[in-house]
Amino acid sequence: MTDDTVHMTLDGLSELSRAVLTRHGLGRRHAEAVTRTIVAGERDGCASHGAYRLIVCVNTLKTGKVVRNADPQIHDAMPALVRVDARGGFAQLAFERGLPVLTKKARTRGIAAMGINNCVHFAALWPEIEAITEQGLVAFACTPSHAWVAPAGGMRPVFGTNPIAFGWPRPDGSPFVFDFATSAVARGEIELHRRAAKPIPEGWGVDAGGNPTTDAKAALDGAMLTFGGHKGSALAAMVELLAGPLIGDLTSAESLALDDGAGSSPIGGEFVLAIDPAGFLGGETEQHIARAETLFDAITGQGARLPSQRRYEARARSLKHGICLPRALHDDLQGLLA
Ligand code: NDP
Ligand code: PYC
Repeated sequence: MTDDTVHMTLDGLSELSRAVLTRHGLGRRHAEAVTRTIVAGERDGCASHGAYRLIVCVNTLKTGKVVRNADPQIHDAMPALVRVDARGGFAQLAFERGLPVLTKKARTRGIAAMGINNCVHFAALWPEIEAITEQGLVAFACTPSHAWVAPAGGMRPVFGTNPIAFGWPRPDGSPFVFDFATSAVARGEIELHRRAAKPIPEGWGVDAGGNPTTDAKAALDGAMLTFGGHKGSALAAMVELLAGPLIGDLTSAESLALDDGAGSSPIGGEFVLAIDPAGFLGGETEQHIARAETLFDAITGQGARLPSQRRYEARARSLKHGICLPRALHDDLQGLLA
């Protein structure tokens, strides 16, 4: 801890999160589910989707765009599909309700997909991916957001920051998981730079006139850029399609239009896939999963790291020592209790 930070236990942060969310009218079951995600983010060193998200959630609650006591409904759509209508609530509870149906279908059918509709999404996807890989299944998830990101070759926002996340279960360790925005960086990261009055690297965004900028606010007011040029742009479009029209839900442009300047978190759908390796591999599952370990060894064996390795190390530290919040954030969160 330094003068600029405040030490907290994970239990202390959970308590603070529940208190802030219920103080601002979020129903108890949602407050619990949202708290689990936010505390996991801070625990794993994901500052843009950790405790800072409490401020974002409270702003969303204040806009009235999220249903505070929504009761998600499961629709058992087809043998290998499940739909969950979040009924305007935060996505976490809808995911938790749909998860057992999804994984059961994946086991009996080999593969299953879940469409979560009509949810408000502010979160990282890896907690959901881990909930699927924990059950020995391969996982994929994506969700659009608000139209903040210009397509490669354009200057006007069309796409959301549209994260894609993938998980692969490993026999003796933490799963292989990656989870990133298809924009150069999550919008939350630029918001944190704005809060800390720090410049952003070139390549994250352009100002309202389409000029490259290192000013966080100018990029937030202008357009964010995709990662990897046309490649990130195509992946962002894929996310719009899979978690938008395919499941009958909003694109990022439609989400932003529905927000109508209120400043809520994105509203719309999420697409989740679960695959049982035993479906393809039967009795040979173990031997082929072992071949995946050879691949991971070839990566780490040359000094490269696996995605999520930093996160797992942060998790181990936080479980032992707790976390340190920037003092300004801690004070802002205490202010939300007032
Ligand atoms: P990053 O660009 O930081 O990339 C994150 C992923 O890349 C992590 O899996 C990370 O692992 C891995 N990674 C980073 N550096 C390396 C490296 N050197 N070698 C190997 N792997 C590496 O994240 P983003 O800013 O793009 O996204 C952050 C979060 O924001 C995500 O969790 C995403 O879900 C969330 N988000 C949510 C949105 C929503 O609408 N709900 C919208 C946009 C983003 P590690 O964590 O171990 O560093
Ligand atoms: O950081 O881009 C982001 C984001 C959007 C919705 C939730 N997080």
